[in-house]
Amino acid sequence: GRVFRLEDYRPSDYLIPRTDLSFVLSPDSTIVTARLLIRRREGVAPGTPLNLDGDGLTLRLVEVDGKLLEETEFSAPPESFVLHRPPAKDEFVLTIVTEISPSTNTALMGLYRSNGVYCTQCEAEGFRRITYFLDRPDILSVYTVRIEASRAEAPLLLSNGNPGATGELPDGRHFAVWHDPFPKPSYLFALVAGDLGAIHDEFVTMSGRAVALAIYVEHGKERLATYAMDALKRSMKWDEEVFGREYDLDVFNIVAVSDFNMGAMENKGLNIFNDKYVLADENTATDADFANIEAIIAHEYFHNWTGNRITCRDWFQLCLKEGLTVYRDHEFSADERSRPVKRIAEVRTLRAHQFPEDQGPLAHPVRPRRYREINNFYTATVYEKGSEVVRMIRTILGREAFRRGMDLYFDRHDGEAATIEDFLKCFEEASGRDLSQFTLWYHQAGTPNISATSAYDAAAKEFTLEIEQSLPPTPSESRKRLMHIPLQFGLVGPDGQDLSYAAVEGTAVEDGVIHVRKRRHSIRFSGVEERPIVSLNRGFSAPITLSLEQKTEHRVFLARHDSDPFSRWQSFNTILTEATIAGSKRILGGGEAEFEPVIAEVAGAIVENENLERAFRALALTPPGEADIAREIGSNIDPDAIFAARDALVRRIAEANRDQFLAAYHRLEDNGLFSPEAASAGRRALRNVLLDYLATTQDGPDIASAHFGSATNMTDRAAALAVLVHRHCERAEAQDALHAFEVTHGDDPLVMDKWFAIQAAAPGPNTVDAVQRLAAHPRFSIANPNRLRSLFGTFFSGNQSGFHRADGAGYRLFAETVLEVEKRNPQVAARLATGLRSWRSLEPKRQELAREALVSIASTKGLSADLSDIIDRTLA
Ligand code: BAL
Ligand code: ZN
Repeated sequence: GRVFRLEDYRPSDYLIPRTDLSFVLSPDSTIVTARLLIRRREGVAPGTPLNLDGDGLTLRLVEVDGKLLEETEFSAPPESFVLHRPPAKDEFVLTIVTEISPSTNTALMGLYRSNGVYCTQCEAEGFRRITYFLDRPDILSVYTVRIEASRAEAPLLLSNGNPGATGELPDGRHFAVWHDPFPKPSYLFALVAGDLGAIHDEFVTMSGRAVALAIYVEHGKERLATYAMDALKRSMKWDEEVFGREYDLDVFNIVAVSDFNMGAMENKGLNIFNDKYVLADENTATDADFANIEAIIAHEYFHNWTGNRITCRDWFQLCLKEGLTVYRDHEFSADERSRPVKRIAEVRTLRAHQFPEDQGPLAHPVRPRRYREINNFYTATVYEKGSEVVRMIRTILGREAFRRGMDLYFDRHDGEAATIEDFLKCFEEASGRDLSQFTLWYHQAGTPNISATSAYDAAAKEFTLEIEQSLPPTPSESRKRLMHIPLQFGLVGPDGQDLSYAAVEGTAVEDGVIHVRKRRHSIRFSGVEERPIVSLNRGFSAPITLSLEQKTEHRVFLARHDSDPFSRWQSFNTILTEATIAGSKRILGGGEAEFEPVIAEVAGAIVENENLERAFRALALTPPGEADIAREIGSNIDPDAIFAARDALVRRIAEANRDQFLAAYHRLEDNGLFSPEAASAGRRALRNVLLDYLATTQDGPDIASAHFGSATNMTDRAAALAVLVHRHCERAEAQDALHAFEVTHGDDPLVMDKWFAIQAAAPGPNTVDAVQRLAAHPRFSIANPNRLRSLFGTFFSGNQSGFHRADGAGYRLFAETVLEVEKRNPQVAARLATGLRSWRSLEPKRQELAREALVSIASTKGLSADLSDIIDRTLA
């Protein structure tokens, strides 16, 4: 396949300042008329051929300035349209009529049908499946869109921008016109037509303009959009208060559809959402769902400025809008909920999704330099690490200079398609700092490691910290340059307070941050009155791995006393991780896992510590996942040993604290009144973590099954079902609960996704067969991305012991499924295929079986660019 390279970027010869589109909608044959004002770029020779992108279009007619073209004047091979001799004048109007078939568009890119609703997805390169165009983000155009459809089939006709004329037509048809005054790239184009219900609201902006808000959903589900609407209004307010950004159109519309490749899409004035991230009430959505809805509604809304008003020059700059907008939605959630709890959740996500990517064959820089298929770069690296990089800029600059940099960015680049260099320059100018070394965070792949040792000289009252950075090689980048790594830190004294020091020598230490820039730093703090315990990378100020030799007793001390809540959480999490790794080694050596009693003691103390938020306590007590342990071990992974060690640790902690955990569990009981707010969710989270521990003790199945039976919300019901299915699947209680859940929620696809996912996540050797059986369940559908992700995505990427069954049955199911899905939807197939990206860290037998499965996919004829790109890189 073709490789696209950053260094090959060059501006197009032509611009399209105006785009008038007309759609005559019909499921199998939609006629699209594009009337494009084409302007030759200054300096380009008159008559230079015009080359437009296309994909799968049937061309019906071409005119230039109203004159029909002969077939010799253009060519239209499958992937482009070439006008051989455009008029020599500066501007002309090109009219192209194409025909497309929304009903057979199973790739869900371009214009397609979801549940009888016409909808679009154009990012990254879907617009070329609607009409021929310069389908690249640096071509900004003002769009006017006329939509015509049968009124019975589609009473609702929506596109970007503000509403214009509407009217009736013969034969029960009608039309609507939309005009978007803000020049935008084609990937932000959207159209929706169908029969939907709605909720309406209004937001008055900071300058006093009223914006009409609407969320469109399937009829009968209107009530389920109220939380999303509330989140939208809070997002609009927050962006005004925190970033000074005001909304700019008269309307803001959101549509929820059930078949969607991504989570949601920020089309200008018309966000289209996966219904999973809109629809919620306490009986159908968990607390995690509510938090995701809030975050994604905010994310898409925030794109209006970071993505839409200022877009990307080319797709290599994807992190310019995504990393920054993730950073903004993280800050929003931190302000709306609990900042420390949010930070811990972010880091858990980063480690679970981005670290394995960065440490495996699919590693790429936050700003990649090459790609074969851009769809495969909507990654945790571009999004989550991209956000961490912005966060580090704020850490280095401080809050005020960071805000000045953002303001400069908005002022200078509004209405433009910008680059990462443009973005960074704003922060350099606003702060007077040199960010050239820091820029490497965008250019070098891989997770940097910091190793540190310390020593205290009591006589001299000196504390010395030796720090060394290293960056492991990644695909096609064997030599790395030294990074600028901002490490927040504290020297924790015996009373838990940070110790002061008189002076520091050896490097730039500024406002509690060590700026690591060299390979090695020896930092000497003088005037340190007592022996401190160092707390490093507080708040996870840098997205790195940390190798810090520290005694368990020191980690225990930090887990109890560090003033930084993230580091407290981290210290206990490290204790649990190290204990599980040691346990798994003993199991592999034929022994049994053993654990120091202090671990269970600290766990007991955390449960009782009323000074800590409940959500924090829940996160602290959540043992590291099997994949987290595998990543820490790094190579020669035996998922069964990790599972056994982790299970033993949970049992050990539960056994030692049984009475206390049970009492706390009962104290946290629900009063039956539901609120999705953080404090209520925290109570449920803590109670459900305790349930998982208690489920391993005597009466465990009874407690879990009572929890399931008495649950008054989906958070508790799903948690109990997971505990029963994961810990007691052989018991009648588990099967009864699965049945009851299906009876109650069988007609609700989003809730049934949980039912599929819980079963797909069940540990152990039987799950391969269960997943195969579930794929034949009448509620399952291979056409729906959410169903695919809940069953197969969960199994391939979220079930270590089940998927990596020693005989390779999981891998064979993987190959079969990926190839089957690819026939309909290459993008979703490619995403599922990342489930084997860490295959080289497995023990040799599994490695060989995994390789066979990957090779069987690679050797299949006619693979899509999406899938072959992932498989080839995974095998390289
Ligand atoms: N732009 C794709 C969906 C999102 O990141 O918001
Ligand atoms: Zn985004």
